[in-house]
Amino acid sequence: MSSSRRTWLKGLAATGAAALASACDRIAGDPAVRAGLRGAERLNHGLHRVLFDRRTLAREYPDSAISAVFRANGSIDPGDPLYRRLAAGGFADYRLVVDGLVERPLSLDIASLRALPSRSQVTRHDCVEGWSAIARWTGARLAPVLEQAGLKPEARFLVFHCFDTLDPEAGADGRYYESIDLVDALHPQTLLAYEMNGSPLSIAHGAPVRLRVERQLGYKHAKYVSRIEAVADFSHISGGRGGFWEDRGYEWYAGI
Ligand SMILES: Nc1nc2c(c(=O)[nH]1)N[C@H]1C(S)=C(S)[C@@H](COP(=O)(O)O)O[C@H]1N2
Ligand SMILES: [Mo]
Repeated sequence: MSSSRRTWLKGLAATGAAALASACDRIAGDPAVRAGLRGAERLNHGLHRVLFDRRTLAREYPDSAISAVFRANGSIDPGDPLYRRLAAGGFADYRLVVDGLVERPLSLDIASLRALPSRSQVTRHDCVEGWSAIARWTGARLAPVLEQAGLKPEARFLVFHCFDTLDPEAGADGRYYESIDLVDALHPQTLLAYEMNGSPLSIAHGAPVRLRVERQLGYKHAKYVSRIEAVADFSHISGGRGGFWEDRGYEWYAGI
């Protein structure tokens, strides 16, 4: 991060905090609110406002901005036997499983996914390795899928299990996975994408379904998704830090 950007962020944090404090004071001053508003509630309210900011949309671009070349990164042709078998069958036998802390576990084939409420958006993908690329992504919005499954109140995170083994040396822990919280899960631009630039996803870019979570860095966008598990906590999964790269030192929260 450049130092000017860092200074700018600091300034933003300071004005944000001041605006937040004065908004809290205004509301706390309202006699109807004052009665029950104790310290903890003020804190919750402040937190709520911070979280609310995370619901703003990532920038969207015109089609003319779509990159001529969009690099494929990490796994680009998984050799895992189950994945090979599904790919050989044109993903006809693919099912996206949604389970864990949900009232109604789902098993969705591609046709069912395509029948769900969808969205199409041109966004920029930013990889921590220092490259970016713009593409149009189309897919099922994650929020209605979760509504259909019915998240249990204890659910706080979604874990995306993938088909590909990125680190064969690591045994079962070499399988790619990621996790996001419910703020990102319910964000209107968060998609289970099945198309890129108007064509079905290629294997290199995550066929048949990959996550788009536009307010986060590239490694959060799980490709080759096999299962979405709703959990209260992810410390029991693989290395316990919520993702393949997180288990190897990357930040869990990769907001941009
Ligand atoms: N299943 C899986 N998802 C993954 C990866 C991976 O290796 N396996 N790499 C991540 C990283 S670091 C990036 S930048 C993007 C790359 O997406 P792309 O291949 O479509 O460019 O996918 C992310 N999701
Ligand atoms: Mo990345």
